[in-house]
Amino acid sequence: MPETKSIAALGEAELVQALALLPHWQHDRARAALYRRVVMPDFPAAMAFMVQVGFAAERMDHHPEWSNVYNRVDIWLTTHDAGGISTRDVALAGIIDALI
Ligand code: H2B
Repeated sequence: MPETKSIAALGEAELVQALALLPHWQHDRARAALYRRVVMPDFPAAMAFMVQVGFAAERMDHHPEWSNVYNRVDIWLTTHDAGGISTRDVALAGIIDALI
């Protein structure tokens, strides 16, 4: 039986449209993800930002892949259930942008 996906990955054209509205984000093809680097003033600010994103992510049951070094937070948004970038990633990217 084929694997059933609860949400579809965006097609190339849809992705181009989404990226046009998310100028801070890039398409990381190797990770099939939206990618953004956020640089905060210092480590506490980076931590506070990550906590805010974390709660937003938990509320929408959609979680980032990310990495933090001091004041830098690298974020990848991909939908594991879809095997690519979905509308859920686009939505979370918008929420993250609004927190910065
Ligand atoms: N986050 C991300 N980024 N992709 C998913 O496919 C995903 C998730 N699935 N958070 C959710 C949780 C799923 O595992 C739970 C069971 O709803």
